[in-house]
Amino acid sequence: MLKQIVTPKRSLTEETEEKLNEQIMMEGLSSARYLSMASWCDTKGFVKSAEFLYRHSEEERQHMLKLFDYINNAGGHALQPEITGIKHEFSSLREVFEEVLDHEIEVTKSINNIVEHCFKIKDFATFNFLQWYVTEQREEETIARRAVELFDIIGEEGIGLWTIDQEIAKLESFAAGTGPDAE
Ligand code: OFO
Repeated sequence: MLKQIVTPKRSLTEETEEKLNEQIMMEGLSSARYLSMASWCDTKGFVKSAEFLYRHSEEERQHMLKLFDYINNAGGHALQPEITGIKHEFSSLREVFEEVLDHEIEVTKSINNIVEHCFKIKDFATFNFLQWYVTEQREEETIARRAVELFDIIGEEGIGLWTIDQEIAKLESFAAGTGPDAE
């Protein structure tokens, strides 16, 4: 006869679990969007931007997996999100990075909402876990903003777009020096 497994008690509330699963969706969406953008850049010859976005897509997947790990270890159930409606075509390289910035701002809002919720209900373990994302978002928003600024600073005429593409690659080292895992 099969033994009935009784779910042990846990401090993670259902509401918090739901919010963390929504964040999984956000991170999965980031990963999918950046992968699509990377592919578009690749087809248009923006090689450095493509590499940058492929790497960021992978990073976003890692952010998503970090949430899977946290939810399941806290006694919840992390859910693979349904991700649809990914855009494949862009009118320009500038549009790509403007969309990255808009998206990162949305992700920051989403993280802030969960952090506020955790503080209110005194779930300090999840609050603490989310601080990594708070720092990460500050870094990613800064990088995305820098990328958009390049279009105004350098200009898109002549070899401008080629130069912008080269400069995008350098934003990575900027990221490496400022992220939450930086020394
Ligand atoms: Fe997951 O760091 Fe941005 O979106």
